[in-house]
Amino acid sequence: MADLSNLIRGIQDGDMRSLARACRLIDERDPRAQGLLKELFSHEGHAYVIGVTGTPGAGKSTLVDGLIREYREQEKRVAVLAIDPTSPYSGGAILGDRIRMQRHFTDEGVFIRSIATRGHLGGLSRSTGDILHVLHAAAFDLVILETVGVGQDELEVTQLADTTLVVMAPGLGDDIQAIKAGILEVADVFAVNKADRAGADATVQDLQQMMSLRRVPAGVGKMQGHTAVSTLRKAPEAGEGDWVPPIVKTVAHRQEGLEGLVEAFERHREFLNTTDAGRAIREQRRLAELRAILVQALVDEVDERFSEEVNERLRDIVEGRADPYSSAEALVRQVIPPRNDS
Ligand SMILES: Nc1nc2c(ncn2[C@@H]2O[C@H](COP(=O)(O)OP(=O)(O)OP(=O)(O)O)[C@@H](O)[C@H]2O)c(=O)[nH]1
Ligand SMILES: [Mg+2]
Repeated sequence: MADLSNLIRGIQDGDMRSLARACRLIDERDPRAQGLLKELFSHEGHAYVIGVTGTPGAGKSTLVDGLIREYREQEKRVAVLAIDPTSPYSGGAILGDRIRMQRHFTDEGVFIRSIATRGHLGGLSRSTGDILHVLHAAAFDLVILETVGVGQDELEVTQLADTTLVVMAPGLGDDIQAIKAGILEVADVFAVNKADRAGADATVQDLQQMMSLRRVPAGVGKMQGHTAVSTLRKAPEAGEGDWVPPIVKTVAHRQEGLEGLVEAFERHREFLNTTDAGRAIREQRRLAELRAILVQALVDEVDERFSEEVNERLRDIVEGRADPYSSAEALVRQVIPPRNDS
């Protein structure tokens, strides 16, 4: 298809309109998206992916803005995907972020896009993953995934990142919330932002203490609780050579501490690329991705080819004649014939 090869060429040239078009195809789950992604794979480069999450109002967007500046100074090409809980065009906070990032909008080396979580129902990490592959093919040096909020969806997104930055700010309330939401487990690097405020050192100490109580080594938390990796081998015991997440103090709106952050990212990247523990983490993530794609493909196939059966069973469930467990089991048997040897 000539149209598709034009689009691919545009993506590889880093043409912003081609990138936007590809993202749209993926967002809308256009049937052509699959073909595009397959094609792109053979052209794929690898952008270093940084996930940014943390407690609301901690200064994530301000830090991302500062990171863009820091990396642009090194002439790196940067893409930012903002994972947005509502629509990309509403919400005061989002509007604020957009205004803050506006000066980058005219910069040819920066691509910014928000992905709405509304309507994705758990498919968020899937479509984000697809868009990441487009950005890899467009040869960005760096992709920043900024999540808004700390829900399950957002945690899943961090699993797509090479390095996950968790942003905290002084204040005990924040810390307790963070533990609840499990974001400590996904952290590869911590920023204690708003270090210009009282209590920053106490937050650093709290974090250090919590880390010493961690049950699993860094990076492994990302894989837990994710349905797609439920059969993964048990998390290895923390041991020598494991990554210990560094804690970096920052004052984002004054661009302070950003160099330290970039250096921490570099060290983590090095860890992933050169150590056995790092390689194991990368392998587990590729497995999680494969399984997520597989699950989606199976569900799509069932929806397409067995919609009648699904509807019939649904009616039985709604009318109280059947339970969803037996119904799902029966559907699986129908879709995938039982093995001969059993
Ligand atoms: N004092 C101080 N204020 C900061 C710092 N960094 C950011 N802020 C301010 O904190 C507020 C929140 O910053 P954002 O960057 O929007 O925080 P966020 O984590 O993206 O917020 P949400 O996306 O709403 O969760 C803004 O008013 C910033 O100007 C800092 O280092 N020190
Ligand atoms: Mg924000």
